[in-house]
Amino acid sequence: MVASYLVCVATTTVAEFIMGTSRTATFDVEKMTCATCPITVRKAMLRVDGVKEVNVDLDSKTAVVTYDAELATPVEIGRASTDVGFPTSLRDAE
Ligand SMILES: [Cu+2]
Repeated sequence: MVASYLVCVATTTVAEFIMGTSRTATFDVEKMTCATCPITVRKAMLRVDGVKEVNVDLDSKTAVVTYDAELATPVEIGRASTDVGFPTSLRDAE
């Protein structure tokens, strides 16, 4: 049961999850004022090698990022957003 499930969804992300290098970091994002700001932040963060998933919330002004800790660091991810005009501070990383 478990084995066949793994075969079906054997993506890189799953492999990284099993190997324990997948991490989630939450950032506070400044200066987001309209609906397109989160899109800009998301695109910038996704350009960082190793970033898998980015969810930016305009209301709470946060970005939750899933990334491969072997390829990316929270500092790099936060800087990518800062570089396009939306300064970030790391709230927490697990
Ligand atoms: Cu905007």
